[in-house]
Amino acid sequence: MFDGKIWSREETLDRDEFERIQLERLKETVERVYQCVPHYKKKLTEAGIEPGDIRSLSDLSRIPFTVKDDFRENYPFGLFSVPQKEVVRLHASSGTTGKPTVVGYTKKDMDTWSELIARLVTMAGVTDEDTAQISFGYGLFTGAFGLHQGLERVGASVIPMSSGNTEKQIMIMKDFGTTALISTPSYALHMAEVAGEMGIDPKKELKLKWGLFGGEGSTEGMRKEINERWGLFATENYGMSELIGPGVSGECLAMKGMHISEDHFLPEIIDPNTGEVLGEGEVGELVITTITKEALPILRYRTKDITSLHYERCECGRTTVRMSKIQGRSDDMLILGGVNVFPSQIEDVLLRINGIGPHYQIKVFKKGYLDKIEVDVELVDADLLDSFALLENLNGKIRHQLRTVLGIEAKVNLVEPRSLARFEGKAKRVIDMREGK
Ligand code: DLL
Repeated sequence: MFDGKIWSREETLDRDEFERIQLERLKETVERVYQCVPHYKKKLTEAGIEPGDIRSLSDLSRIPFTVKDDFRENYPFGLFSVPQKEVVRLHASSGTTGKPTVVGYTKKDMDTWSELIARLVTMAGVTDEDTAQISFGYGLFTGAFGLHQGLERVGASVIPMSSGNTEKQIMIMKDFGTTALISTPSYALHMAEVAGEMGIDPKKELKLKWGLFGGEGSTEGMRKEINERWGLFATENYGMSELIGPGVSGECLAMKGMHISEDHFLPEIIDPNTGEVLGEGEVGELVITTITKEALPILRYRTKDITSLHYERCECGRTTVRMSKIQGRSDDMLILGGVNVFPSQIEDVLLRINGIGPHYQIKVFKKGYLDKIEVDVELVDADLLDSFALLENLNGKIRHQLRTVLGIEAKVNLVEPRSLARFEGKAKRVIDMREGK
């Protein structure tokens, strides 16, 4: 399967060359944020670090971590290191409370981003011969625009389809001769089911060759199913808005982990409980320092994603470190059809609605291939249970709020006052009923 195509020379550097570039860029990044971002100046000063103290890559571990809450405290643009007039693009993802996490890009960042995506789509098999259908939602989510510009850079014909409207997706795939499908893995499986319902046999009637999936976790079982149903070769890629969006890492056709573009991102694995840096192959939380970003450089960002790093040379010829499949998260963030949601955000929506109490429970389960949630919410007034119309009205209101504020669809069950479990320690608000959880 592997045809040896590599987009850029930087993917094949020797380890000492990587380290030389990384140190140089790390020093520049620390200097930049120290001078331009008050948040970092304060954090570094408190830790007793000045930019000149960074003399080797091992000094990285002295730098304090950055966490998602730092974005909230500096909302919306407080972590940017350039004036607004240099920012040419803004994106956002879910924050830990009602406000989103906002990220920005300069012209150079946009160029870097396209370059990183060009690498990842090339390693996933895509060339200028391909027609790529992007079935991520276009909007504040980084997935669609991120893949879009990199696919254009390699010369693929890009179809900016966006997500949803599944029957039309299949029609376009057929009529335009789509050869590469770009989406979340769960949506790819859902689309395959719909194709089946439409009486279409993808293997016979479509021309799909490649599938590039990311934005949420998936299992090897899902990959097998996607490959079989669509008759394509699926690879996975990983990224995060705060770091750039998609483009942090991706699988090559050897599928032995996701290659991290190390000339742009410095990865570490830490013990999520102690913060201690772990060694090669050890499983822990991924921490990333961006070393080329202009608008939003970020030092030691705790991704909360659990994985491990592997440095041996890959059979594809790339020398970049590979990260294993994400095994889970060290926080409680849920990803529902690519939309990131914290239980605290659901709580925030519920608490603003009259007639329901502060007790709720979120059940996460699989419906077909999609992750779904069901929310049990306690009524304040038991009398409401006697009026079907009032109950329906309240139920509709809650679903409407969850849809409009958070962009999620949820089944809502209104239950009697004092019927949900109470907790003495940490409340267990989320019950994960998906396999393997
Ligand atoms: O999901 C960026 C992206 C878009 C990556 C498209 C790949 C493809 P956010 O919306 O900020 O950014 O969500 C980031 O999604 O911390 C992970 O928990 C999860 N995630 C992303 N890719 C994967 C993956 C984009 N391949 C959060 N496997 C991350 C598991 C993933 N989880």
